[in-house]
Amino acid sequence: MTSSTPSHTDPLADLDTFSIEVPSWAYGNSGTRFKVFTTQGTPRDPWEKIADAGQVHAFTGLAPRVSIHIPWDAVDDFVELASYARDLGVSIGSVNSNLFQDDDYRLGSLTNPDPGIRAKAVAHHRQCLEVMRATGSKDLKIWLPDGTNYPGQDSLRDRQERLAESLREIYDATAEDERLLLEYKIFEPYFYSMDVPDWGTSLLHCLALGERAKVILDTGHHAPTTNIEFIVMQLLRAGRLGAFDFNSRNYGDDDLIVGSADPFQLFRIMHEIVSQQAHLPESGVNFMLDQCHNIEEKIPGQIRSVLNVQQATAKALLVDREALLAAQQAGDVLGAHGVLMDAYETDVRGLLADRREAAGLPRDPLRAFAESGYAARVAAERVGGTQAGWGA
Ligand code: PSV
Ligand code: MN
Ligand code: MN
Repeated sequence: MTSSTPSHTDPLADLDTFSIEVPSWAYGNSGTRFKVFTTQGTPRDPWEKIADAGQVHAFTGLAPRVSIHIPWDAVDDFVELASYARDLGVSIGSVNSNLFQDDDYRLGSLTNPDPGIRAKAVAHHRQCLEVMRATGSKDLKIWLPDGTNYPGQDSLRDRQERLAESLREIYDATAEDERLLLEYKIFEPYFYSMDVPDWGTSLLHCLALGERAKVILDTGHHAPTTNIEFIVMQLLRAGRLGAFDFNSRNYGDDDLIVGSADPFQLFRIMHEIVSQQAHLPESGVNFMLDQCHNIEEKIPGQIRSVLNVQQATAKALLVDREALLAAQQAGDVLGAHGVLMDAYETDVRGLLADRREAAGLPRDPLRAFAESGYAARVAAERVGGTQAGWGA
């Protein structure tokens, strides 16, 4: 254990420094290719998205950072956006590039056969780095949508070489205190091959780039039955787990509320995290959400999400590690499993409500938000204008 002494008396003490980053796009309207259901009071611009994110932090104390997406969240003055966020009690977190909404990128962006298009995609990341410097963000987040749809369409090998070169240019443009976070995804928008389909590919590129290149694990980006907690353990072991994109999946990249489909999986992930002390801020793992709220209310959806992550973390902190180790070393299969299940089955809701109350936060953030009148106020104020969100 490297955590401070109070952890021994209060097993949940580490929660005091545990935080979760929320995505600006969670507050905008999104949907499927069939329908985007609009909601009243949806933010019309990045300022209003930040304001909504500020509410999540105000009612939970858990979400002090907001990820932004460029160009969705482009504003004339990013210094002002960061200062506006600070006034609302939050800061700008990771800056996400966008390589999936430009006609030029039909055959790829950082891997495109055309060097001119690759240069354009690299230049977009230089622009994102400028945004980071204006906002105080330290994480450049790249999800690469590149891939192919048909065998033979392009050389799989050449695409990796182009990617390595493009990433090198981007990495070399980062400063010593900035990180490049590379996300992987098994499929979509292409369906034969993706250029960064898995953690191994992301890790190989990160290892080649340098110390400040890290992998992002999006919980929705794997094949069904993948043991995600194993990947978490392995990336931590390699010192390359940079961030999470938390969400829940049932079928594809569903982006549902984290912990809703499989709270036990979330607990298992947090158990590996806590086992390697990676829940502590100095670990450098950025716990982010990547979710879209298609039919549910967005701010309450985010509140529920951060509470779910906190709850899973609390249960992971309750694992009796000495008993677990003893059972493991004794070869006590069911005993070891039982230690884990005891923690998972502990109802921590009261304990967490007590902690919130002690910190001057509402015991029940969802109810407090509902009673605050914020939703009705913004529904009345935010009329007209273009609604912001996925694809805006
Ligand atoms: C697309 O799959 C995606 O959901 C990725 O997970 C990114 O993190 C996110 O969009 C934002 O670009
Ligand atoms: Mn993601
Ligand atoms: Mn995704």
